[in-house]
This record gives sequence, C-alpha cells and structure tokens, in this order.
Amino acid sequence: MKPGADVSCWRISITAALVIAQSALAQTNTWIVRAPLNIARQETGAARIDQIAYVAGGLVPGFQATTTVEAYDIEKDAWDFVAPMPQPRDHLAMVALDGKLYVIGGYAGDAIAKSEMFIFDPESNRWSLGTALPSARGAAWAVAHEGKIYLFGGKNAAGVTQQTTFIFDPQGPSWSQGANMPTAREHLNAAVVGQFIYVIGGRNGPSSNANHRYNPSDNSWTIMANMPTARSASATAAFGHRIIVAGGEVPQLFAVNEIYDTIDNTWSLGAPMPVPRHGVSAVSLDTSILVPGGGIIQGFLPTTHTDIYIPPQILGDITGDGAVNIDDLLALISAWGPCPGPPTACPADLDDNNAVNVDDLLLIIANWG
Ligand SMILES: [Ca+2]
Ligand SMILES: [Ca+2]
Repeated sequence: MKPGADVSCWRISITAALVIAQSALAQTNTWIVRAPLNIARQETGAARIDQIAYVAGGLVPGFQATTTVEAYDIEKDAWDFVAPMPQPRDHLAMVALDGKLYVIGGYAGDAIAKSEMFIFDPESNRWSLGTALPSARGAAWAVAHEGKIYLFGGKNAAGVTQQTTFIFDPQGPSWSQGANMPTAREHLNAAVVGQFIYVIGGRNGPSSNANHRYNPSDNSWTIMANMPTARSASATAAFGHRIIVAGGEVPQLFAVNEIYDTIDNTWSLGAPMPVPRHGVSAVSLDTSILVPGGGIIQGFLPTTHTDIYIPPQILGDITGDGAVNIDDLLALISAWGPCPGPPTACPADLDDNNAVNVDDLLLIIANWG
C-alpha cells in the first residue's frame, strides 16, 4: 500500500459524509415520503439491526393480526419480506438486541394479551421461541439497554392496564421485575437516551401526558416535564439527546409532533405529521426517524404510507445525526479554511462568517454531547 493511501480514503469518506450532511441540512424539521410498506399495517413492532429496519406483525386490512415481517433497506429505500413470525401478533413489543429481534407479548387479533417471546436471527432468517413473560402483556412497550430488555406497562390477559416493569436478561435467560411505573399505562412509548429510559404517554382510559424517567442502575423513577399534548400510540424515537413524539391517538387522531430535550427537560414543537398516524413504531436512522405505516384514523384503518422525519438541527451537529461529537470535529477539520462560496454549501461554517475556523471549533466544543 502506498503511503498516504489511508489518508485519501479517509478524505473521501469525510467528503461523502459532508455531502450527506449538506443534503440533510438543506431541509431539517421536515417530513419526506419513503417507499411504502408492502402490506398496510398498524399496531406493529419495529427495530433496526445495522442497515436494515424491520417491521413485524400488526393489524392488517380485515382487522386480522399478521405473521408477516418486512425488512427495509435503509440505503436502497426498499422493502422486502423476511421469514414470518411463528404466530400472528399485533400490539406486540419488539426490540433489537445483539443482532437479533425480540418480539414480546402482544395480541393475536383478539385483544387478549399473550406471553410468548419470539426471537429472529437475520443470519439464518429463522424465528425461535424465547423465554415467555411471567405474565401476559399486550400494548406494552419494550426497549433494549445495556444488554437487557425492559418492558413497561400494557394490558394483562384480563384486559387490566398494568404499572409493571419487566426486565429480561438473555444471559439467564430470565425475566425479573423492576420498580413499578408511577402510573399504569398501555399503548405507551419509551426511548433510551444515555443511561436513562424515558417512558412517555400511553393511556389508562384517557391518554396520559406523563414523562417518567427510569434509571436502570438504581431501579428508580423520576417524574420529568409532562408532554404538552396527552397522547397514546405515538411514533416515538430517540435522536441524539432528544426524543421525537409524533402523532398518536385518543381522544382523536393527532398530527402534533413534540420534541423532548433530555438535557434541558423541556419540550418544543416539531413539524406536524403530514399524514397523521397512530399505532406506528418508529425507528431511528442515522440522520432521521423512519415512521412505517400506522393507522390513519382513530381506531382502525391501516396504511402502507412510510415517511422519515428529519429533526431540527442543533448547533454544532454538522453531520446531522443529532449529536455533537467526533464526527463533527472531523467534518470541521476537513472543511477548514475559507468557504468555497455558492453553489457549494459550507455546513461546517456554524457561525455563518464564510470561513471554517476557530470560532466554529469553539461552537462545537460548547455544544459537545
Ligand atoms: Ca453530529
Ligand atoms: Ca465560521
């Protein structure tokens, strides 16, 4: 290998990153239509492994629960089917952990909570049976965090809304119980930011505006700033240190998109959903949030419509991934010097003085995180 070959490679990848960043930054706080699902569905589960986002189960036309699973190639903007689940499920909880998908609980078109766990291995395109929940749950929500799965709330097999926190350790494999949520909720959402899990919205009859922070390290709950608009079954995903909560239902279908800043403990408004939906599981991509399908009226009317939301830019985030970190520092260094001028964009010029210099470096440092 010639000396300097690595450097030129590095330059090419940084240039590619900047091109992506420029196209992303050209339109932030916006929704963009993506390839539709093959099957209209709502009350799904969704999760991402590497460059593939998966959408499993849900209610499909005819009010049937489905076994089907669709895989979205993020780079190609294309959907394809993978092996179906062993049993139909809607209102399921789903996470990705260590390269596998975990489907937990849910209904089977009957609104009666189930306890089974199904595990999908993308390498073999096969599903297997995991460790069942200690108690059946439907319309619960699960997240993966530091090698474990946390499942919050939902309804039990008798249809009673729960306050429970169940914790799955795949090393056991075993379920244990954590501290109860401050309030019982189903059709709720949760997202992980840093060391905390934020459990937001949901309902127990009327919708809730609760925003409760769970600390897995000491099994404690903290009540955070309420979501401005009480909603359930929203499209919810973490993006850097912010959490996007878009759409939802009860007592109506909502288009509102509210963004929670976990650092400031404040909420702000994002661009509303152009196609308002509920019962939709969102997936964080690198510079956007994928929102596949969902219900387009309150209650039941599933769609194939899929879009992405690009959150508002935060100062210092040149690469558009929602965080200010080493990627942004590298982008700044590669763009160092005078801006090329129109029509070439200069996203690393954070203070808009037509040069990428120490002022911009200081802005990155000031907004680090
Ligand atoms: Ca960044
Ligand atoms: Ca500048």
